[in-house]
Amino acid sequence: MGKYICPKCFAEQDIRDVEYKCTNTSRTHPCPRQKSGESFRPKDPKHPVCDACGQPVTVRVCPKCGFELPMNIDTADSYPIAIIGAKESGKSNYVAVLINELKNAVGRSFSCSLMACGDKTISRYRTDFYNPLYRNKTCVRGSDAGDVDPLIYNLIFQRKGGLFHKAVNDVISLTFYDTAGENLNSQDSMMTFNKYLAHTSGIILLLDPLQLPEVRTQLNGRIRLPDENTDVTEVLSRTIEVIHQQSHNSNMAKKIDIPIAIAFTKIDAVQSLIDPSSCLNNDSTHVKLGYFDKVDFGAENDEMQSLVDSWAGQELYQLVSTNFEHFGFFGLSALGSNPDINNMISKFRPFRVTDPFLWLLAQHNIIRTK
Ligand SMILES: Nc1nc2c(ncn2[C@@H]2O[C@H](COP(=O)(O)OP(=O)(O)OP(=O)(O)O)[C@@H](O)[C@H]2O)c(=O)[nH]1
Ligand SMILES: [Mg+2]
Ligand SMILES: [Zn+2]
Ligand SMILES: [Zn+2]
Repeated sequence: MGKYICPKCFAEQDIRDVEYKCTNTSRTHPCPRQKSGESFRPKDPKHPVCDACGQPVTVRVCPKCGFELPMNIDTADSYPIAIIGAKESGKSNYVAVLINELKNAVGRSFSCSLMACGDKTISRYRTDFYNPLYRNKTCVRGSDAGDVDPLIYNLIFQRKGGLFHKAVNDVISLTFYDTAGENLNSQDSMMTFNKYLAHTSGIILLLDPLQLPEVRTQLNGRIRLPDENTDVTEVLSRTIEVIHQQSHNSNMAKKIDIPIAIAFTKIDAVQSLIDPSSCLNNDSTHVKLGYFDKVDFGAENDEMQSLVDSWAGQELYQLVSTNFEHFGFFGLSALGSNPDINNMISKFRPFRVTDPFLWLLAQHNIIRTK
């Protein structure tokens, strides 16, 4: 207690050092601090008031970087999740669908609700992610390189009270980082942009099967293929290096204990290469059953591993298993069909999108596993 980690700059701070921003925009007596946007440390932290206008203040910001902190930064358990992947691997479309599924199907089945923290997250999700996909039926467009604010949510679980126990809600704070692929292009930029990697509770690494040479050969002429860019294992190798450097873990032989989900996107586009009886052709069972289903996970994990083996050999599996203590392989589709030249999606039918995420929650015992 008393300490927290800023979701933006990852500085560890004492809650007593937190600063406030005044939001007094009264028409008759607006606060002079309002213009400059300057933050300050109140004289009495128990009853914080603005030192310029005397009004009570509630908006807290990080004293290091000025980021507006979630209201419950000092009370909720925090689970930062990094979603990483090479350029055009499908990160932004994945985030768009994942958040919508968490709000709806997952919320219903796991008795939880997803609430955005702050207006920035609400407006960024709506304009950059939700509107293009769910209203205009077009892909989310390529992300700009550079520093972006994370999307921050609270996932609130309603727990039933036992006979003599009051029902209490568990709150976990989720932070999603959707980085532009360019930020992963060199070791250098990865160090600056992805300071957060070593601090996360889970990593979802998205890989585009359409970048595997073997898959490209087999699909050549059958579907519209994206341009060839980063090598599939390159992002993973760099991630491993960055985590070792950031966690000041000079012992490369020690496995990383952050769970990593290796998720292949765009499975709809490779369906002609997959056995018709494969579990990858259907949605998973977790949401329907209301718990993390080990049997379904086992089938997906095995199926995906053997596909990767046949498409790209043992290299990827070796890299993952020698460096990570906990890992799983997943195959999913955010869109359900290949978008056309104008980025329009003809048949929007996401599947297996929440699997990597639910697996991470299960790893931390936040949801039940059977
Ligand atoms: N067939 C198919 N194509 C997809 C799917 N998801 C994404 N794509 C395609 O992949 C392209 C890139 O997706 P994005 O979500 O923008 O990828 P990104 O990783 O965010 O890319 P950057 O922001 O540029 O790093 C999209 O424009 C789509 O054409 C999917 O589920 N199925
Ligand atoms: Mg993007
Ligand atoms: Zn900060
Ligand atoms: Zn004020």
